[in-house]
Amino acid sequence: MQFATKVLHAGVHPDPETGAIMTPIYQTSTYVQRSPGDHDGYEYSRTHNPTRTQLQDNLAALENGNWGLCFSSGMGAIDTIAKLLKPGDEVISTNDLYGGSYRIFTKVFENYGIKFHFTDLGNAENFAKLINPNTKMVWMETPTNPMLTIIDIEAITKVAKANNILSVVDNTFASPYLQNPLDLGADLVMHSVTKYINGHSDVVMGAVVVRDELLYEKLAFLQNSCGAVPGPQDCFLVLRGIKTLHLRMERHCENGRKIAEFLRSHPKVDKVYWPGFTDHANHDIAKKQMKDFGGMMSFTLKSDSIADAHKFLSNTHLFSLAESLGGVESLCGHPASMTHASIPREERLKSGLVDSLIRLSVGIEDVNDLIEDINNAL
Ligand code: P1T
Repeated sequence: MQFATKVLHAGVHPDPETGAIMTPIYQTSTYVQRSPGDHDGYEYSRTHNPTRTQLQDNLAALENGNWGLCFSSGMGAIDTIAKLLKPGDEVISTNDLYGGSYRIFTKVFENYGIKFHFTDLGNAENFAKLINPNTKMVWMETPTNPMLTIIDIEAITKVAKANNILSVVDNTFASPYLQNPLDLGADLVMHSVTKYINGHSDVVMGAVVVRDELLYEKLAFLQNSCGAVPGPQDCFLVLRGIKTLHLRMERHCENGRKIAEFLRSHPKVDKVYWPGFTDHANHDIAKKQMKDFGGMMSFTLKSDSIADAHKFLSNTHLFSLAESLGGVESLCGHPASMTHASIPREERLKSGLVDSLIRLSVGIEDVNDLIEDINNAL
């Protein structure tokens, strides 16, 4: 089944009672049993809920996996993945990643005896250099948030497999439309569903998809034991949003390209970080592992002034200054003080995340209006 068909049909089926074509919102905490243990697979909604099941099955299909699991946020998904580790285990992570991921690793899991090494995984050779017998997981984000660095998933997972290291890809920036990390050798793919997958800025949710049954069982055990599950209303909204994922992504990519090119041609703009440029450091890898280059980008101004960056961010009208990304409406943000404020400045600077960096999440509006908005603000 092709992607455009899967978003509509994979894992979802008409309601057997009524024929309702839309997945019903099973707003229930519990399920009546005929006699103890005699039921249709549903006992309690932390463990299973039919609306969530259909969403999980749909997401598994979109990522070419066998099992999907949904969580109450992207951070809930990351928290659950990290709980696969034990004290003494070590993780090698990209040093350019969502600030919340860095925060949970360094401020939460380091307290439980897990060690994190941060390096530029945009250069795959940096990975092998840090491997030791305690290395149990490699954490990739590609494209990265917010520098749009591209990590060669195939190169990293090959080395990870040879060393018995679990490989995880946070696929939030790409969405399953642009990239399927499991096909490139990753063991786990995770998403902040809050972003492109839901796409309408009205739900916070996370997801993990895997192929391996044992890994699924471990994650399902943690999902049920720790309890960070989404409610059925949110699952319904995401199922609704997913039906147009391919169409939205096409427009995000089309608008993204035009805006990246416009920014690059503007006399006040200095660097533009977008993997679609042929001179982007890992453009060839992006071309190989992604279908297109997406609508996320970051840029700096020639003045390199934080005040000028703030002025830009306060003067756009169609681009709203807000955390988050991947929704139908365009957003702009200031990573240093917003989404990445929890990463120490000296760490941020190592990946090029300067204080004046501006991040754009290009929406699906008319691109000429968006360009005019940026031009006026500049
Ligand atoms: O916000 P939540 O659904 O919990 O997802 C966390 C998360 C995980 N991974 C990546 C790559 C992310 O970008 C995020 C959340 N990011 C933002 C809120 C942001 O504006 O960058």
